[in-house]
Amino acid sequence: MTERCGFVAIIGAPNAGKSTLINRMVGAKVSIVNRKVQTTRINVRGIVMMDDDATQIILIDTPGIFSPKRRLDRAMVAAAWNGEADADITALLIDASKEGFDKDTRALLDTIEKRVKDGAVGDRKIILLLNKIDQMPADQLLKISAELNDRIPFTATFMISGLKGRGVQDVLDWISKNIPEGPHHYPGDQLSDLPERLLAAEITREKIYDNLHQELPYAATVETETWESFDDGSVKISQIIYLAREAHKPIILGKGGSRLKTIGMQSRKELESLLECRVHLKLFVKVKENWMDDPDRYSVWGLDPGA
Ligand SMILES: Nc1nc2c(ncn2[C@@H]2O[C@H](COP(=O)(O)OP(=O)(O)OP(=O)(O)O)[C@@H](O)[C@H]2O)c(=O)[nH]1
Ligand SMILES: [Mg+2]
Repeated sequence: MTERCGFVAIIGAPNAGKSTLINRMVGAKVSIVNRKVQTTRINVRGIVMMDDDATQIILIDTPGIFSPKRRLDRAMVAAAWNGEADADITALLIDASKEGFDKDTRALLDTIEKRVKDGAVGDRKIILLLNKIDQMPADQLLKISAELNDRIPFTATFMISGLKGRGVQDVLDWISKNIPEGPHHYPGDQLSDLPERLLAAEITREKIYDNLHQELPYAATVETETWESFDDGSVKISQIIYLAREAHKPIILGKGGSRLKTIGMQSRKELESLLECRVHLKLFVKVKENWMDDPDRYSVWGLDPGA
């Protein structure tokens, strides 16, 4: 059978459900998910094999696109557009359940419309994925679909629920027929391009999102410092949590260090099931007020601090 291989960028406003959809399509957790906005900070590739392994679809999960203010936000949004430019197909994911869409979605639709007019999309096909249909009445969907297709020449439109899995197989089937012929980029059993050290840091960052509120998660970053494997099959991972404010330290530590302990325990459990081995996880908290301006914090993730 002819080999096919192509890149599909999933772009959308923060919280549209991009990472949830990619995890669903890959059938494994490759990208972290949270109900707060701006969870994903880098482009993560998830790999799906189709057609008896003849077709390799490389999905690019991108950070949500919004109007950036901080340096980190600018770097994230720039990474999202770079991911889009690298793709053969652009999939625009919209949270259709919010009446009239949210502000970021409206701005993104304007931007895409303009990019199509300016020729910035090149010959990439753009498909529309209306997401979260489990949360809305069906009659609204057709109206939204017609409206958006009037504005932007989508090659195809799908109505899906990434969370429940509805309609997702149809999207994959369509993609597999519409990506170019060519040799595969990754071994057939690989699920993601994220090195284990980065994935491990992402898992801990997700637990910070789960356990803490307001601005703290946005002002924190996690890096894996060391990774040691032992003869008994276990690994010892140490990670640093960088905080932007001294005042955040007691919050993340919690009473007698209890909150940090919970974060560490949840992260360790998930890492153990992912890596299928015993994990010793050590978390260190460091306050580094200007980490968001420190190029070293960006290079680990392949983000451009000057974007
Ligand atoms: N009801 C419903 N909720 C969904 C669906 N897909 C995602 N969600 C929820 O939407 C929230 C955001 O999901 P994510 O996958 O993190 O969204 P994202 O687009 O990757 O967000 P960023 O990385 O912040 O840009 C989570 O609480 C998900 O559980 C869906 O199809 N239906
Ligand atoms: Mg995400």
